[in-house]
Amino acid sequence: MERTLIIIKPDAVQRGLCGDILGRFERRGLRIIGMKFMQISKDLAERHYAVHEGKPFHAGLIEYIISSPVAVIALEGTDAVAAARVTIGATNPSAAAAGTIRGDLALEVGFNLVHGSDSVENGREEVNRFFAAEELQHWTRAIDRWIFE
Ligand code: DAT
Ligand code: MG
Repeated sequence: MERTLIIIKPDAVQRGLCGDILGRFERRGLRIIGMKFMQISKDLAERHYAVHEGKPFHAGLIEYIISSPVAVIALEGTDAVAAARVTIGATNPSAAAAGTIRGDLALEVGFNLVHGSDSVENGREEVNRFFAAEELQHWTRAIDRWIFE
C-alpha cells in the first residue's frame, strides 16, 4: 500500500480550509495513518525542499512554509501518491483543473495551499521525515473492503 505526505500549507490554515482539503482526500478513499498540527522549523523546511535549493523561488518557499502552523497528514492507499497529486492539481493554481484543490481554491503558485509527495519513494521518505514510527497508526477501516480492491 503506497504512502503519501500531505501538508496543508500556511495559507490554507489561515484561510480556514483545513476541513475542506482534508475532506477531499477522505472522500477520495485514502486512509489517514498520521495527522498533526505543527510549526515547521527552518531546518525541517530546508530538508523537505532540498530538491529546490538554488532555484530563484527557494528562499521565499522556505519563508512561506514556516510562516504559520501547518497540518501534516500521512495517507495510505492504492496508488496514493498519484491519486493525491490528481486531487491537488497542477503546481500553478491558475493552470490547475477545476475540481482539484488548487483549481477550485487558489490562484497563485506562491499560495497553492497544499503539498503532496511526487513519487512513491518520496512518499515513503517524507512520511518518515515528518512522523515518528509511533505517530503512525496501522489500522483498517470497516469501509476498506468497499474502497480497496
Ligand atoms: P508541487 O508543490 O506541485 O509538488 P514543486 O515540488 O515543483 O511543486 O514545487 C514546490 C513548491 O515550490 C510549489 O508548491 C510552489 C513553489 N514553486 C514551484 N515552482 C515555482 C515557480 N516557478 N515559482 C514560484 N514558486 C514555485
Ligand atoms: Mg513537489
